[in-house]
Amino acid sequence: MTEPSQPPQPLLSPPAGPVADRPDALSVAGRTLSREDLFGAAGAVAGRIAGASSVAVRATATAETVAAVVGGLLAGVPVVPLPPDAGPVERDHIIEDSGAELVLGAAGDDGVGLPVDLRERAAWSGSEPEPGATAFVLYTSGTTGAPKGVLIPRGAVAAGLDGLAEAWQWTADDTLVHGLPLFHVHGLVLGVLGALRTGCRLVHTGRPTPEAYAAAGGSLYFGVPTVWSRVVRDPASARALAGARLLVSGSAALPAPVFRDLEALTGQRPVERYGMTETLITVAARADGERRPGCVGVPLPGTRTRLAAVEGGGGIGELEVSGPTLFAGYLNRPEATAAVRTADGWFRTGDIAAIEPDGTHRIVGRASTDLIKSGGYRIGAGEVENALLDHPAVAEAAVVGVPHEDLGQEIVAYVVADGVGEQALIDFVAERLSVHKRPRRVRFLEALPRNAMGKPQKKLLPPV
Ligand code: MLC
Ligand code: AMP
Repeated sequence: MTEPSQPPQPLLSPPAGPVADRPDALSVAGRTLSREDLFGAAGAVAGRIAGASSVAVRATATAETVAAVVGGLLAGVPVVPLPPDAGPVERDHIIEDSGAELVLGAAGDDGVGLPVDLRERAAWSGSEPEPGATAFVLYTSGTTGAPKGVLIPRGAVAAGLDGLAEAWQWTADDTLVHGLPLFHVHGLVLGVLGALRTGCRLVHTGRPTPEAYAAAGGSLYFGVPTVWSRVVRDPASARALAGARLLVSGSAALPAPVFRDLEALTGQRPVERYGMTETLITVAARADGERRPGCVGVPLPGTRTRLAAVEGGGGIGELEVSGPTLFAGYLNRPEATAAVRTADGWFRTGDIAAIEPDGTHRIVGRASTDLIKSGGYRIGAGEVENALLDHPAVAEAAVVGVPHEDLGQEIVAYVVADGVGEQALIDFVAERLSVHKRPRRVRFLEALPRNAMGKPQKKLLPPV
């Protein structure tokens, strides 16, 4: 006889059961709510959107965004976060491609958006969806074309957060502080749902500035490397973090000098972790483990990793992962999904890594130079090139990431164009896509270097 199966654990409840409510459970950009307030407002959202096939959320860094996202998750409606500064090209693509029926959040310049009222209260009594149901459709850049929708199952979110809670001894006693955007894995999945699932307090600082981090008095801090490099350039703010339990860096490589400066100023070594939109966080330094510059730690519970041979290998290879945190595929793109899966079902990350004898992972580069990481944002060269080519004065465009002290990489565009200046092209991209996808510099060329087949040769571009 088979045991009756247990109903799934609610995604947003700590595994240990209900947590004590606090008047200041959640604070976003200065707006403070109790857990009961948040779930009351989210329950009202859930009641309004129940039955929709998916819902877009204009993901400003506000408590309204958190209530909208939680409302979607309560109702079992897949949530599609929209970067709040997305220009019409990016925004229309995300809404059309995802098929989102509604847009939650104050209307943007397109006039579309259902405001979320934090004063509303409703209890939600719907049942918990199955772990295979989609929690999020997160739009992320590939090397070419428009961003793809990454289908993230609820069970992947739960497994990923529980793995991190175990690795970091993350509990309801923590206060998590960060100021990251609420439309990506780092700020939204870890930084908001992680707090709700562990039951810890969350202080979202609106922007991730050193001063705001210093003033927040947290035990657990999240930042992308650019945030940490700005923190160490503000020693007074850095010293204010000395009493924290864990300073966590991720989304891009933390430069070794920033690691060392953080240790010198705060007395503690940062914890690095590695992940992707498609896999959530898969590898992390543990709270009780070793923390070394350039190392991102060991696989999280349930995750397995291996290296696939690359040309000139020598101990490094393309990192492949499998485990409970993987995405379910790219929305409506079976070929793209098949291309990143191996025959035995592992995910090809596109990152080049080394695994030390003790199991510690180091990320040493990316297989493709057409995926740029700037300020911790993933940006596809092709998407920016297409935006530039939409400008009537631009005949050719090649976009690259150039090493940059603050941003890790800086987006530089090489164009063949007539009658348009650098700033006009930067603004043109910023207005059509998200602001962080704009080139920071534009170089004008007579022609792009091409090979005999006519394909642009980015390696032959002149230095900026
Ligand atoms: C500047 N601005 C312009 C503009 N130039 N606006 C329009 N047109 C132009 N031409 C304005 C913007 O409106 C905005 O204003 C401000 O400038 C933004 O400046 P910026 O220079 O772009 O910001 P910057 O200081 O460079 O940002 C650094 C940063 C940011 C660290 C704060 O890069 C950031 O938040 N990164 C986090 C990325 C992240 O979360 N990635 C996680 C991916 S998940 P205003 O008024 O708004 O200031 C992932 C998985 C994993 O990777 O492993 O975690
Ligand atoms: P995204 O899809 O925006 O989540 O970006 C994922 C990419 O960020 C990965 O493929 C890596 O290239 C990079 N990344 C994330 N975390 C780290 C890290 N700790 N060190 C180096 N690169 C990282």
